[in-house]
Parts: sequence; C-alpha cells; structure tokens
Amino acid sequence: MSVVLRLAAVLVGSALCVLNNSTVVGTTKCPGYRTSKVVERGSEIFAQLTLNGAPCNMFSKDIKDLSLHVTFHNSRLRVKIVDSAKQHWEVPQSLMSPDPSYNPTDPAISLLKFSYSENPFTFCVSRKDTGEVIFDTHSHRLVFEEQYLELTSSLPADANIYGIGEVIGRFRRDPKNTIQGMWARDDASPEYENIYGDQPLYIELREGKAHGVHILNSFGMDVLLKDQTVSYKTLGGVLDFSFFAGPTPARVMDQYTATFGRPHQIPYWALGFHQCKYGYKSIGEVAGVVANYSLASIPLETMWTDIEYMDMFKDFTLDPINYPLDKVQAFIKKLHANNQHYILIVDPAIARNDSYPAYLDGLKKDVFIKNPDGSNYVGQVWPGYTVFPDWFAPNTQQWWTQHIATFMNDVPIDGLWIDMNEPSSFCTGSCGSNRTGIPPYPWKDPNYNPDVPQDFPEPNYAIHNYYGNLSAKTAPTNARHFGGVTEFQAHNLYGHMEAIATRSSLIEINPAKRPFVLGRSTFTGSGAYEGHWLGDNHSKWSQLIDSIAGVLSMQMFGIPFVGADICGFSDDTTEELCLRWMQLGSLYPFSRNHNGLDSIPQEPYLWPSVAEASRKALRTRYQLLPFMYTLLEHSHLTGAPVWNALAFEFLDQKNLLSVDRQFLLGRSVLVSPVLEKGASTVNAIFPPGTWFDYHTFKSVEGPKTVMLDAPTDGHMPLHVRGGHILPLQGSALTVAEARRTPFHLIVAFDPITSKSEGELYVDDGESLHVGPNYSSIKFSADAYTISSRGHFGYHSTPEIKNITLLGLPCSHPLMQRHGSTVMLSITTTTSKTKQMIPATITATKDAAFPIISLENIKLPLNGPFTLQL
Ligand code: MIG
Repeated sequence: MSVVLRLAAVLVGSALCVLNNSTVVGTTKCPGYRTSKVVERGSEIFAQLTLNGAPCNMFSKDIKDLSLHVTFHNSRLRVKIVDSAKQHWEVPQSLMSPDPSYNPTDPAISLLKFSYSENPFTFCVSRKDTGEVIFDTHSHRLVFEEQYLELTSSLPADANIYGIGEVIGRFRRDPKNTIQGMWARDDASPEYENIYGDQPLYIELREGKAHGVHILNSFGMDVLLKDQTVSYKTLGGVLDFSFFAGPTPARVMDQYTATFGRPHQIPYWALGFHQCKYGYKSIGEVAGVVANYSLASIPLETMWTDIEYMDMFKDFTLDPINYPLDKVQAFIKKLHANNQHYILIVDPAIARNDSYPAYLDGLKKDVFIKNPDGSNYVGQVWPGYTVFPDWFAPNTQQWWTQHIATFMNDVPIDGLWIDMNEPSSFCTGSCGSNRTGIPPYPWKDPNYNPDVPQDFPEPNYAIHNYYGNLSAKTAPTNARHFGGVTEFQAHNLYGHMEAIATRSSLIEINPAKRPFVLGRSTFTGSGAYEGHWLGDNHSKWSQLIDSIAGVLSMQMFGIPFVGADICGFSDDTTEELCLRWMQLGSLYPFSRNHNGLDSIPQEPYLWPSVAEASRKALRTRYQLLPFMYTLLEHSHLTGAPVWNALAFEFLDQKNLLSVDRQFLLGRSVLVSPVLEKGASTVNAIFPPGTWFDYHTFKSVEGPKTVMLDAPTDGHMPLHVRGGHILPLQGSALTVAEARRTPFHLIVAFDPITSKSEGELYVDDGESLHVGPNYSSIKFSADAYTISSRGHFGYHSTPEIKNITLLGLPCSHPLMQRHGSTVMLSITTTTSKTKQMIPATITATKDAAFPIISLENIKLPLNGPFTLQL
C-alpha cells in the first residue's frame, strides 16, 4: 500500500483534506509550487518543488527551486522544505541532543500519514488509524522567499491550542486572535509579547486526542492563530516541521523530547528551597539572610547572590569591599558544612576593560561577536561597554571553562545562573565602538543617548517584536558569529548555546557531578542543559496567576525544572500576596523567592504570617520530595510533565480545557491554590475520580466544583488522586536531612477497583553517571496486599515506617483492629521467607471512607516486598 495519496480526497468522519488547487483561500496571491520528481525510498520521500508562475516577491525574492524531504518515524513525521540551490541557514544538529534510538521507520508502521497535492504543492498530515487530519495546508499556498517563508494550516473552529512560547498569559491560546512573535527579548513580563525564549511548539487537543506541531528554525518569526488557521511566517532558514502523533499530551512530550533533547537530571538538592534578591549589599547581609531562615526554622537549601557580588560587574570577580574573598570563602564553607548551597549569577556580557583577564584572554583567543567590519561588537550592560562571547567560535568553550574554573577554584559555588542572554544590551548597535570610559545607565541619564545612528538590516516583513527593530537592545542583526553566521540567523540560539557551553564547563570542572545551570533565554531542546525561571515578573496577583500557565507551558517545551520569582520581582510585594505566593511557589519544580533591586525585602521570615505559611508549605514540599524527584526522573526519561494541566490528563472533560488556576503534580496530586486578594476560599474543580485531602484525608468525589476553605493560616488545598500511591519522607531544614528520614506511603485507593499504584526513583542525587546505582520501584496495592518491585540498585534508602490507606471499604478487616498492634506478614524475594512485622493500627472514618494508618512498620526499600493487609 502506498502511503502517499496524490490528488486524492481523504474524507474520514468530519475531517476533510481535499488536495486540489481549486480552493485556495489563503491571503497570498503567490503562485505556489508544483511538485515533481517524487521519490519514495524506505522511510523517506523526496520531491522537487518549482515556483508555479511569476514570482510574487511579497517581502523579498521568491526562491524558484525547493526540495521536499519527508521522513517517517514511528510517532513523528518530519516535513522539511529547503531551498535546493542555495544553502539557507539551519540550526546546527549539534545543538540538539536527541535520543539516538529515535530512528526513522518504515512508513507502514508510522502512526502518521503524509498526503500531498502536486500542483500547487500542499500537504496534509493525518492519523493512520482514524484518518483524522491534524495539519492541512491545502487551502494555503506555500511562500518561500529569501527573507520570508509562510506556511498555513487549517484548524477546527475554536481549536484548543497550547504552547507557542515563551509567553505570559493564559495556558490555552486564543485560537481567534494570537499573534506570537518569536525573537528573544529582555522585557519584564508583558502579556502575549515576545519575551526571553523561542519555543515554537504547540499541542492541540481535539476530541480527546493530542498531537504536537513544531518548527525548527531560529530566525525571527510570527506564529498566528486566526480565522481557523495556524500560520508560520519566518524571516529565513528552512521549513523543518515535526508532527507528533501523541495521542496523549504526555506522549507528545515524550516524542518531542526524544527528538530534541530529554530534560537533564537535576541534582536532588536543587529541589530544596532557594532564596535570592537583586541587591544584597554585602556577604554579611547574605549570611544574615541564611541565619534568619534558620532562626525562623524555614528550610533554606540554596542561597543566591546577584550581580552585586562582582567587582564593577565583571564576571569571575568579587567586589573586594563588600564581597571580599576570605569572607565569601568562609561563608561558603559554613553553608556547605550545613549541607546548603550557594549559586552566583554570570552575565554573558564581558566588560571591555584593559586590565580584566577574561576580556584580555578572550581577545587573544578571539571569542567575541564581531561587527561586519571585523571589529568586536561592543554593547552596553552593567559594567559599561561590553563584548559578548560568540558561542560558535572555536575557542569560546575553552575560554569560558577556564575562567569559570579559575573563579570556582577560589569560590566553590554549586551552580551558575545565566541571565541577560537574549543577549540583552542597554543600547542599540555597537555603541561602545567609538566611545571610551564607563557610560551612565541610559535610563539614569537623559542626556546620554546610547544608541548609535546606524541602519541595521531589517527584513521587509516586520515580525511582532515589541522593541520594533530587530536590532534594538540586543546584538544587531548584522553582528557576526564565527563561520559567517549572523545574529539575524542565530539570535534566538544565544541563550541556548550559552547553556550548552556552561553545562559543558561545569562538567569539565567536576566530571562526576550533575551541574546546576539556570538560564533565561531558551530554545528548542534547552531543557537538556538547564532549568529556567520565568524572568522579571511583578509583585501582582495577576502574575501569581500567570505563573501557573508559565510553568505548565515550559513542561511542554521539555524544560520541567522551572519556577517564577516567588513573591514577585518588580514592585513591592504585600504580606498577603507573598504568603499566597510562598504557598503556590512551594510547589514550583524550581522554588525560589527572588526580588528586584528597588523592591521592599520579601524574605518569608519578615512577616510572622508569611513565615508560618512558608513553614507549613515547605514542610509539605519536603515531604513530597521523593515524589517530585521521581517525577523529574520520569521527565528525564520520557519528557513527562512534573506540573500537568488538568486538560492534559482528563482528555474527555471539556470543562477543563482552559483551566490554568489549578494543576496536577504528575498525575497524582491536584493543587488548588488561592490566587486572589482577600480570598479565604477556593472554588476548586475536581475532575472525575476520588480525591483525598492531603492533610485531613477527607475525600471529594469528582467531577464537581467545591468551595474549599483555604484561610491564610491554613494549608494550600492539595488532593491525592484515588488510585495513586505517593512516596513521602519527613520534612527537615535541608534536603540532606530530609533524605535521612523514614518513608511514608500514602496509598489512595480507587474505591471502585480497590487498587492503587505508584513509583519511586532514588539515587545518590548528584552523580552525573548513575550507572546501575539507582532504585526504580513500582508499588502496587489492592485491598489485601501492597507490593513493590523494580530495580533496587541504590542501597542507602531509609525504610518505610508508615503507610496510610485511604479509600478502602469500611468492611476491611483492619477496621476492627484500631488501637492495636497487629502482626502483618511480609515476603521479600531476597529472604524468600515470610516474616511477621508489627504494625500499630489507627483506623478512623470520615464521611465516606476509613483512614487506616499502619505505624512503626519497617519495610525495606532495598529489595522487593509483598505485605499482606
Ligand atoms: O536587568 O541581575 O531577570 O532576575 O535579578 C536586570 C539583575 C538584570 C534580570 C534578571 C533578574 C536579575 C537582574 N537581571
């Protein structure tokens, strides 16, 4: 059977993909392309596309000859269209870190089908099993010009589309009015504008199924949703589309991260709580914050310092007055002795300063971005006039590693925070080229105009870049990278490449340990190298809400380790906002309180109410650490989301499609935060199933909406999903201490089946190459047995001391044993014999289900067991 249908009408259900040329409704009057020389070979299709009439030269010159290359993978279809004659610039394959097993397959076993029309060339991608058309360009002609590429697909009415980032706003995109510019840009959280990262992936939900569409292209572009279409308008490069078959969102994320890079394994300690502020005046002040956390008994795992630690904002230096080396060293030593960590910021901008080693050495090694005339491009950042590392240049990696290594030799920090890497500059153009001295910050001196009057190449099609000109406040479009690559081509890759380089440096410096890198500007695949924070938000209730969609969409993009600045960055927070933000933020995968330079202090111990709420919220986080670490490992292996949208889990529930004020941890815990000023209740949606309050164990039967009490002195509502087992440990002030406490399993049964399942992944939490020294355990339970199986390679795991059974029938025999110590029989495959272990039973009953807790048991986690109830 041929997988290619020519000039055929494919009609399945209501999905229609008519492949002929009579129905062009697209806005373009361009001639399109005709197809010839089609070759189907193995997992590939090749064809030639030729301009089908007079060029329309809409925004630049039409390219006459194109080559089409389609590749079938099992659950992915790749459609690539390139300029046959000239090599349009492409994202280098070396910048993605794909799973090598993700190979092309025989079209016969691909889940997706490719069909096309010959004249003009249009194509459809459909599901092989149902025929559903997921991408359909038949009404829209392809435009492929030197500096303008356009491809449009039809969408169903009111399509459910998520993604197309980086963006601030609602999780579900508006299908009628979305214009998303993609051009990395440093701006403080404006809704729906282009910001720090370029993430052109969307997931669409249709009738209970999900598919994904991604374009790999680093040029500036717009992605538009309107008039029942999705349009891509890019400023160059090639059209390199990947279609992911799903059929669930989690499967799309698996397929996507298999293609472009699995999320990296984070160090376990990174899951602890972090504190930062822009503007801690001295190492003494920083140490004071650490001490205050401890006095307030609020967990603090990692302390951070922003640019003020540097000497005149030069990377790899310390301010000799306020951050003198000996005091910084003593501080770090004390932190480390207490199992805490220290992270510092570095910016890519390197001070142009003739007594600065990193600059001088960089000149010698020729590692900086150039102007068209070959001189160094000189922008302006914190230190004044600065040059910028060119990550394409052959010596840059070595130079970067060397300066990080020399610095870390003196200052043994635990990770790097890479900011300002859009790259951000305070001026437009090479403003330092003909100027000397240290300029004022442009916003502080109205008489200083930093911009250089110069025309930078600007394409005719203006993408929706909210600074207007593409060269504004970043390296200009004509700045040169090694090998003749221009900023116009590679701008969106800058932060991604800095992350790759920084991770490599840290691995070279410490080959055994997982690096910690947190970065601002991301691209497709960045999650393989770094975590991310959502950038400069405001201390506003609306941005507390926006942070949920922000974290959820980063999961889709394969960057699960993400969080927003807790309590808000710009503006002054309030006691109540900070309290609610500590509650929600306590469950961000990356949980950090970070504050702006001019904002009032917002460490959680500053208000008794916030301190108490933070202790409560972080106690829960630290109990959940084994579960969260397991979720991150799943993400590392399969791209599975750590924060999961309700719409992505309950695919048949139409009322959940737009929910972005609640979310799930993995698939097992429903989180219903308070997001409104003055509120002490939450109107929480419960999807189908039985949900058990994490703190009281009271159950709610979904689907329904319930008004939950959530006063500021209570807990943020959390509900465990029936059918799921949560592995927990005790809380402590540091992750290391928490990891030594015994385990507690919450076994929440699905009352209909009386079954429950869960998983636990553990390892030493820091080795880069874990080898076999990990445990990956599956728990399963029915009303009479709980058992574990899996790989048991990590032997330092404490035992399970308590088990809470929720959702069993009242008639369960253990209900009769309340207050007594019973002997439970346990089998371990290692001992092969039955043993009896004592368990203290507490059995109580809420309205619907008994709560049975087994206390003071000892169940090993270093080998499988079966426990009889
Ligand atoms: O223009 O280093 O997003 O987290 O505190 C501000 C100072 C530069 C922006 C980062 C923010 C950081 C700040 N940086």
